[in-house]
Amino acid sequence: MQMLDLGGDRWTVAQKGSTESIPATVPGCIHTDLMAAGSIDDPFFRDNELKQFWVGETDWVYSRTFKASRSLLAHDCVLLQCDGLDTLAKIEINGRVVGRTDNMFRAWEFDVARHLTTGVNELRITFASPVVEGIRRDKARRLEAVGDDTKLVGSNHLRKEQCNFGWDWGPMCATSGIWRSIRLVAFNTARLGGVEIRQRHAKNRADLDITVPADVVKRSSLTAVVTLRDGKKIVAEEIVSLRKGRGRAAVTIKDPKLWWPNGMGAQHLYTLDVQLIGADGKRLDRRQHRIGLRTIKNIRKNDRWGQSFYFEVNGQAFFAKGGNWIPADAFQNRVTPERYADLLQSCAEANMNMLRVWGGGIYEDDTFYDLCDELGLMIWQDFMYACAAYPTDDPAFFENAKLEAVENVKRLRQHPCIAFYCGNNEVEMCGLVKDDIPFRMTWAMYKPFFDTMLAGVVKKHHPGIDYIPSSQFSPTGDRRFSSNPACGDAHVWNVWHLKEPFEWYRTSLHRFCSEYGFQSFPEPRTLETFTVPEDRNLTSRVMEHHQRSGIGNSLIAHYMLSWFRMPVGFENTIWLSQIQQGLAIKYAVEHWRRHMPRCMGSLYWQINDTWPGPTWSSLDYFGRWKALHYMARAFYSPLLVTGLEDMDRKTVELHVSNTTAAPATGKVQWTLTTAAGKTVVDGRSPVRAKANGNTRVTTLKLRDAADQHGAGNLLLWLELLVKGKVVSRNLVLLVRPKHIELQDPKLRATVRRGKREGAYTVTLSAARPALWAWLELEGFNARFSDNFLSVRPGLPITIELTPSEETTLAEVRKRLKVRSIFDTYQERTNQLEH
Ligand code: BMA
Repeated sequence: MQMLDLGGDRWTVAQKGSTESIPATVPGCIHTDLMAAGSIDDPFFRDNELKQFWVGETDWVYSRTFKASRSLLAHDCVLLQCDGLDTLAKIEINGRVVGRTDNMFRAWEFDVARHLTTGVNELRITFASPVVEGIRRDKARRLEAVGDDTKLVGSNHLRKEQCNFGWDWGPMCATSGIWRSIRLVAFNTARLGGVEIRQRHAKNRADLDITVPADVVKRSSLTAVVTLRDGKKIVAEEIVSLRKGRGRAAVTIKDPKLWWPNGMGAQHLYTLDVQLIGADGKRLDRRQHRIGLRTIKNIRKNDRWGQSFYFEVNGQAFFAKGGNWIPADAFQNRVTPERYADLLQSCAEANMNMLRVWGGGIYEDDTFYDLCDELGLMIWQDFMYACAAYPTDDPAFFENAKLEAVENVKRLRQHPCIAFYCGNNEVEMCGLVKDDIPFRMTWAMYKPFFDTMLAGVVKKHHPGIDYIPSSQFSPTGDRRFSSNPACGDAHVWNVWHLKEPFEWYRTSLHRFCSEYGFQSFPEPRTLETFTVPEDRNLTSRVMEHHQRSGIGNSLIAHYMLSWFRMPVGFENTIWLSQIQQGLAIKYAVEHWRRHMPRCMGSLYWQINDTWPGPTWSSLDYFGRWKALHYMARAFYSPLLVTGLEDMDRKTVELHVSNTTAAPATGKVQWTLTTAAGKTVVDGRSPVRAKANGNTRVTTLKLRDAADQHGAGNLLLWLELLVKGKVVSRNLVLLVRPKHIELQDPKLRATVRRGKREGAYTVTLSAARPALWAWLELEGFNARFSDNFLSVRPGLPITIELTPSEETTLAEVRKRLKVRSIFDTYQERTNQLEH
C-alpha cells in the first residue's frame, strides 16, 4: 500500500472565476486561509464578523499540483480519499470531474487511476457557497429553524455543521474548505475494510467476535492475522482466512481487565492488531484498534416514580456527571490535539464521567474520542440535527443522511467511550414536529427518519448501545410533552429561559437532566482578546455583539439583582457573573444528587466555547476555567456534603451524597459563625453514606441563632471527613448573599515555590470570612488547584498555582491578585494625584 498525503501548504485558493489566488492550508477552511493572507480581519475581534459575510456567500476554488510516480500508478487501485469536504464540492483532476459531494460529515473516496498521469497532476476542488444554496433551498421549500435571529437561513437544508451558520453562543461564519485530511491511496489485490469487534461478557471472561472485511480488487487467497495485546503481552493471536472478502475471528479473554468511566476504576485499553496478508505471504494492509472491555446500557424500567432513565456500566448503575460539548472553535481546523487534550483533561479533573456531543455541531475528530477513551469520559453522541425542521421526506436527503449515520457509527463504535446515541437536539421539544402547521415536519416525515432509520443504523452497526430519537425525550405517554418528570431525559430551562429563581431547580425531579444552564462572562483576559479598552463596558456595541443570546445580558443582570449586591465596575461584574453562574448550577446539581436514584444524571449546558464571549460555558474559548468549572469539581466530587436550607424556618438539612459504588463512613463537621467569623455553635454527626445514593444526616435548627444574631449575619460551614481527611466542603447561607453583612476579610496570600517544577503554593488566609475568594495571576494563564472558595478566619487554605509560562517567584508575588465577593461591591474613590 502506498500513500501520498495531499495535505499541507502547497494549496492555493481563489474566488471562482478569479485568477487572483492566495496560499491555502489543508486541512483548513476559507476563513483561516483569508486571515493568514491578510485578506480578512479576525472575525472574532470586535465586530469584524459583520465584515465577512461575503466569504460564506462566495464560491471558492482550492487547487494544488502534485507528482504521481510511476510506481504509485502501477497499483491495482488508486483512490482519492477525502476525510472531510465542507460542503458542496466538485472535485476535478486534470480538468476532469471525478466526483461531487454534499455532506461535510461523510468521508469520500473516488477511484481516480484513469484520471492520473505520471508526473505532475492538478487537483481542484470547487466549493459552492453554502449560504447561497441554503437560501435557494429554503425559498423553494421553507423549513423552520429555531433562533433565526442568531443564524443565517438554510443550514437545515444542508448536511453541514449547523452552528456554523450561527447560534445563540457563536458567530455566523459559514465556512468552506477541505476540513479533514486528503490523500491518494494505492494498493494491490485488497485492503482492509472497517473491522468490527463485538463483545460478549460473562463472569470472568469476555468474548470478542471480530469481523475482518476486505475490499478485494483482484481475486486472491487472503488471510488475516488478528493479534490482541495487553500492553506488550500477546493475549491471543488468530490467523483467519477470508472468504468472499470476509473473515471472522473469535477471541476469549479470561479475567478481562474492564474499562471504567472516570472515577469508577481504570480505563484499561487492549490493542487489537489486524494484518491483511496476501497469497505471497506479504502484508497488504494493517489496522490497529484500541479496545475497552465494557458493557453500557441505558436502563429504562418502570419504578415507583414512573420510568427510570439511567446508565449502567459493567452492570453497575452510575450517576452521570458532566456537560454538553459543542465544537471547540468556529474554525474546526484550529482545534489541535493539544487543545482537545486540555479541554477534556479539564473535564476529567472536574470529576466528570459523561459528555454529550450536541447535535448542532460535528461528529468530533478521532483524537477527541481517543482522549475520551483514555480519560474515562463517556460520550452521549447526538446525530447532527438541532433545533430545526429537516427535509427528511426528500429521498436524496434521507439517503445521504443514512450513509452519514452508517459511516460515523462505524467510525465511533471502536471507542469504549461511546455510551449512547440520540437522533437530534430538541427537534421534538421545539415544536418542530407538528402535523397542522406549515414549514414544520409532520410526524409522518419525522418518524421514519428519527424513530426508524437512525435507530436501525445503531442497532445494526453498534449493537449493545442504546438510542433515543431526540433530546429531550419522553418515552412514554404523549411525546410532545417532552419535559416529562416521570420518565426520559429532560432539558430544564425554567431557570434562565423562563426566568424562574434558582430555587426552582429544587422542584425539578426529572429523571435525567441532559441540559440546563446559566450564562456568564469569560474572564477579563479573554475579553481583552476581542475588545479595545473603550469597548470594556457590558452594553458597549462590541460587548453586545458578542452576546448572541438576545436575553443574555438582561438575564444576567436580572438574577444579579436578586442574588448579589450590585458590583462596581466592569471587571467586578464580569467575575461576579461567573460566581453567579456557578451558584446556579450548584443549586441544581446538589439537589439532583440529593434525589438519587430518582434523578441519575446531570449534563449542564455547556462545557466549552466556539469563540470568546458571554455564554453558558464553564471553560472559555481558551480553555480557561470559569468559576463554574472549579465549582463543578466540588459539586461533582464522589462524596459531597450539602446543606438544604429553609430560609423561612431557619433550618438546614445536612446530606451526604455518594456517587461511588461503596458506602463511606465518616463525619460531618459543621460550624455556625457570624459574618465576622465568630463561632456561634458547632457540632459533628457521624454518617454512613450509602453507596450510589444520598444520606440525610441531620437537621440543624438555627432559629434561635438567627433571632439572636440575624439570619444575614450567619454562615454555616460544612466539612465531610472520611478517615480524618476533609473530602468535601460547603457553605450554606440563610439569606441571599446580597443580604449577608460581610466585612472586609483582609485576605492575605503567601506565595512559596511549590514542590513540583514550575508550580507555586499560595496560602490564603482571612481575618474575616471571605466568600468565593479567587486568585488571578495577572497577565498569565494559570491553573489553580482550587479557586472561588470561601475562607474562614484561622483556617488558611493552601492552593497550588501553575502558571502556563515560566516565571519567577518575585513575579508571581507581584502579579497575584486575591479578591472575594466583598471586593466586588466596594466603591474605590479615585485618588487625585498631586
Ligand atoms: C439549548 C441548546 C442550544 C442552545 C441552548 C441555550 O436548548 O440545545 O440550542 O444554545 O439551549 O439557549
